[in-house]
Amino acid sequence: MNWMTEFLAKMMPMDASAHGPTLDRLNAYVHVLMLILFVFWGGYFLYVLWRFRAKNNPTSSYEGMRSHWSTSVEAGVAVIEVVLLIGFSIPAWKLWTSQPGKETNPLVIHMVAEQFAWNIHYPGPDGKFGRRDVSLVNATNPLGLDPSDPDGKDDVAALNELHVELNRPVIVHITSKDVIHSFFLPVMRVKQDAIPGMDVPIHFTPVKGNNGQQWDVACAQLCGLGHYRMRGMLFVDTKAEFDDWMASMAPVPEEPVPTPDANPVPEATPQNPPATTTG
Ligand SMILES: [Cu+2]
Repeated sequence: MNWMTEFLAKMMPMDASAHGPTLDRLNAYVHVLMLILFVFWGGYFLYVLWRFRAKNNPTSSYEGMRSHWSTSVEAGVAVIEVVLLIGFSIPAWKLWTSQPGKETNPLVIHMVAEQFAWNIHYPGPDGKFGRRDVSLVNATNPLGLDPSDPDGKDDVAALNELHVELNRPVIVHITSKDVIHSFFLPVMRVKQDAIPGMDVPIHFTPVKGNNGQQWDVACAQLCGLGHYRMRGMLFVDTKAEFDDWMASMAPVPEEPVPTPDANPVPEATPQNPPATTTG
């Protein structure tokens, strides 16, 4: 089956993910199966054209076929379908839906698609995502981050620039703000629809770095007039590069660091209750 894998590889983008070879092999199996079916059914079609040609069969047969072998063939096809479903599809689905465990220290990212850009939300050094609220979305806050949430103070928001670490599993939670988009990383063999109101986690592990190549974050769903320019860049960094980039993106603290107050507010005591407003 290697010849088919190699043949298809000439037409595919390179693979830089841990799970890619398995997927490419499955793709090759499907192509070989289709080739066998194509040759068999094409040959059968030509045989039937010749066997039942009008010259040798001037009158129609009104009896048709009387044997029952086709019933056995159909039963055989059904059995093969069941084997494919239970033996291949369900285990493959299980593999795809089980996320990398905590012990693998996965990088967790939220990806929010919009017309026509990718907003990427990193949790920052505390590892906790700040709250997002759609009512807070504006031109300067495309993710709708809640400034009052302490978990969000160190969060990093990137636009069209997806940085991940080499050999570190990545979990991307994918959603959309407007229409259905499709998050597509050709070199990582990843494609998942971004659906408004849904959070769909996908995962992959990059095992190769860019090495000077430009890798796309593409939208694989025709999502509007600007679909063609909905393009991000994928960077697979070393740990040091990733940390440097994260530091360069760290948000500037909004409030100045509090200094010892020259005029401290008196502490509330039973003799000195805190000021209250009366209405
Ligand atoms: Cu799109």
